[in-house]
Amino acid sequence: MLNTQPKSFRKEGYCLFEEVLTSQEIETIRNELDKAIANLPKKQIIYKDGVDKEVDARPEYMVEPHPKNAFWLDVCRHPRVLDTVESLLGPDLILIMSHLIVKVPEDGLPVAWHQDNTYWHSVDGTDVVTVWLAIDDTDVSNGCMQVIPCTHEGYPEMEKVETGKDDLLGLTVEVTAEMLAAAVPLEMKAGSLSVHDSFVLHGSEANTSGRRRAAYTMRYANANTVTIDTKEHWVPVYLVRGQGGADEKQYVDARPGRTVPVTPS
Ligand SMILES: O=C(O)CCC(=O)C(=O)O
Repeated sequence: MLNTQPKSFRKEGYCLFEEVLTSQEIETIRNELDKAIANLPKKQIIYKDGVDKEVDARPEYMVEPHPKNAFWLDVCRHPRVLDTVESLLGPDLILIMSHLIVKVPEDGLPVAWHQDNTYWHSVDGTDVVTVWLAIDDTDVSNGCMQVIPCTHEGYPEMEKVETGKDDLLGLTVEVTAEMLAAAVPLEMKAGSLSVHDSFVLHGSEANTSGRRRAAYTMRYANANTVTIDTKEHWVPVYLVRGQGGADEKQYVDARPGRTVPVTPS
């Protein structure tokens, strides 16, 4: 059964929050997203098949917009988005990454089963989550996210194998038929969001429908229990709420009321 109870997040490994942003806020986000898609460069560098490589640009690969554009940083700092994260991780929060993943109609890449945390070697700790904000309505036919509940239990680091297919990561965790049968599709209206644990298995099918499927994924951690190797980490780490703990000086202060410099590329 779909988990919408924050108190069950630790056990289930995910939670869905409905109607967090208004339709007007989503309209503004869609307009900014359309501009970003129109301005995509021809090539992008992405992490795929276990290495950084240059590929033909696709709107699934719009990684880390928030250090370059204050609009996306403000979405990551949105009070109602942060309230959902605080309800799961507590009041001291850092923003560590973000990624716009847009699957165009009829040709949207699948995302194979994976655990986020095993890709992030600069991140040490388990109180790490991804907020997956629906910018378009999403369901099974346009490739909504799916999660296999409870697979984060004990925080195992599962082995990855090559998919040999055209998908977002090029690598997958092999799942059993039993695990597949337990997968929960996170169908939701634009403005709703899900939050998943960085060790829980998740992925999504290709978009073969005639409708776009756009999402903004924003990754947060508990500032007291998670350590980021900021020399190795590829983007600045932002303190977005509460206190920054022992490493506070290494973070950009992006708490409410602070003006934060961005570096357009
Ligand atoms: O957008 C998707 O389909 C996958 C997203 C994902 O894997 C993530 O947010 O970690």
